[in-house]
Amino acid sequence: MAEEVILLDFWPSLFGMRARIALREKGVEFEWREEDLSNKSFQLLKMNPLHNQIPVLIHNGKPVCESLIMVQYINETWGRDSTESRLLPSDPYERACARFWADYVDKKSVGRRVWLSTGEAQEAAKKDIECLKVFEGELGDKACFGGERFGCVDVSLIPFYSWFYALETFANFGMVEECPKLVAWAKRCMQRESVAKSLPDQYKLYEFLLELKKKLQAQ
Ligand code: GS8
Repeated sequence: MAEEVILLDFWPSLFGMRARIALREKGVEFEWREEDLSNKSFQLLKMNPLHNQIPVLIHNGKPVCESLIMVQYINETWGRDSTESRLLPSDPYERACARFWADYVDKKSVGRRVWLSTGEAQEAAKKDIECLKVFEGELGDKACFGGERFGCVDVSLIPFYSWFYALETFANFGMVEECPKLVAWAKRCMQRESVAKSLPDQYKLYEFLLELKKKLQAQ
């Protein structure tokens, strides 16, 4: 039986990008359904009744919610026998470390306060960006977060690259000066088709955030 894979998504979503990248890493064909978050579809409300949020992966009619759980599900469901496309290490300790860092990316939600705030609040929020230096330290001289191979931590953090220009502009933060290794890593990741196809243009995203900020401030 042919598989049905649908992704309920919204183009600027960092969380949606994770799912897109993981599916493309595994070579899974999927139908991409763009949601209007101000007028959510019946399907979204039904498939994610607790949070009503995108992304939702619908695999043969069954929903999987929460982007990090989705990445793990995708990893366990497709290409299990291929070492090449494995997104989590086989060693339990290394796997625990990868999960820790992916979770840390989530908990930090870098940048959100920066683009939404202004003045003093924005100055305070800039400390959020400082945590990028923690990632810079963890990456060190490795090619990817897990070592040589692109994996779950890379999938969790790389969507954030599409926000780099916006953060640099909103917060006057020089990514290359402050986090050169992270920028070099991001450029390496962008050479992967799965990533390049899944991340929106940085300038388009900046325009989107600018408009959204205006709307939110007018409320
Ligand atoms: C977060 C999803 C989320 O915030 C995950 O999948 O990892 N922890 C979840 N989705 C947002 C869009 S992206 O900013 C969303 O759907 N917002 C609409 C709403 O909350 O009404």
